[in-house]
Amino acid sequence: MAKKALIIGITGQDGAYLSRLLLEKGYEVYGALRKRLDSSPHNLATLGIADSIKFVPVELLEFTNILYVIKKSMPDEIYNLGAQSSVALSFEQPLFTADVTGMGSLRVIEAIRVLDKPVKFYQASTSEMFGKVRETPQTELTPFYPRSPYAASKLFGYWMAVNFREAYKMFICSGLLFNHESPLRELDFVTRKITYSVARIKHGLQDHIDLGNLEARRDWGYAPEYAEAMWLMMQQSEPDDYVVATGETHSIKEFVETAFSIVGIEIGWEGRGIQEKGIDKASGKVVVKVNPDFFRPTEVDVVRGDYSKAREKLGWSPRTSFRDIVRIMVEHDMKLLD
Ligand code: NAP
Ligand code: G4F
Repeated sequence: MAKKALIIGITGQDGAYLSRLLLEKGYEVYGALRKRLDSSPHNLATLGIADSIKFVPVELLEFTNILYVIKKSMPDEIYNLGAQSSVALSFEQPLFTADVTGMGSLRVIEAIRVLDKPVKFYQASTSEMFGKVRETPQTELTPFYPRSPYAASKLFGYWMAVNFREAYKMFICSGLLFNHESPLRELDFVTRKITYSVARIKHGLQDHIDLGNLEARRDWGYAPEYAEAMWLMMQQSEPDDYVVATGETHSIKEFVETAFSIVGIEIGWEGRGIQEKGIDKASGKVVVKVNPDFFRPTEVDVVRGDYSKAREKLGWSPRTSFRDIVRIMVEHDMKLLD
């Protein structure tokens, strides 16, 4: 009989790639929607899989709703990808973020516990929990230091997952995933904001991009590969936590330079701090400006993950290079505008 999986957060970037992977593996996929059940989530439509998913209504703020949906669908595996996932927005909406992203995870774990069925659970944890990093590279044993309401909420979900695994012997895995990107990334995350803006600038629809901190560094991987790591964790005989990363770190500036280079524009930098500007070397036009509105009250300056455990125990390694990720995203956005 086909395995059943319930994906909470199916409309997001990772939900779409994980759904596609599980459908390819023969799973019956239940997708949690919090909007109208007859809407057509665009990421799933983009991948051409919306018709293969059984949609169920799930709101992470509502415990009885979660309990009822799990009881009715009785999945073998639940992937909790649902979250208010924007770090920037979490500074504006800390209580809402804590409720959805922190308490929401606990509501799902508690629903599984009270149902007392052997359901496997995946919790979407994040490199943001390392925040002001205590050591480099970060591993599963690196102490946490969250730097945003989002990260603190995720840390609550993480420790609940660990505690319920130890207290009730539940099968719970946390994926400590570093940033992962794709053409399905929402436009308010920096990578897609850059690739979409570069495509618009190239098409003459926009003059420049306004960005915040250009010096921050991230360990960026390719989202479809990170969905594979989630699934692999859930197929092990014992539940555990795994760092999923590339082991490389690049600055926002490098991302900008790479994205422009893909459409044939070479960038030079002038000025410092908020006066810094990215110039199109050929035309002399300013194409990148710093806008302090995008600075955060506390920042994660640099992260870099060590994925040795995932490589050794799951046989997982990243395959797509930094430049190829940027190229895939820029080419997608150029096509979108064509
Ligand atoms: P995303 O695109 O922002 O997707 C978030 C999903 O959560 C959406 O489907 C959204 O549904 C759903 N959601 C939001 N609030 C909800 C609520 N109250 N009840 C039910 N569902 C709700 O995020 P992603 O990039 O795919 O990431 C997936 C998960 O991994 C998130 O938990 C994120 O925090 C975590 N993570 C992401 C990364 C990364 O680099 N992408 C790295 C580490 C961890 P709507 O469409 O209805 O809003
Ligand atoms: O793209 P970001 O908003 O991603 P961030 O904050 O790293 O969070 C993402 O990855 C996490 C994994 O580590 C996930 F847990 C989380 O859910 C989310 O998916 O910002 C990346 C960096 C930051 O340092 C930010 O200050 O880019 C810097 N940045 C500079 N200018 C900007 C901008 N970020 C955004 N969103 N917009 C800007 O204009």
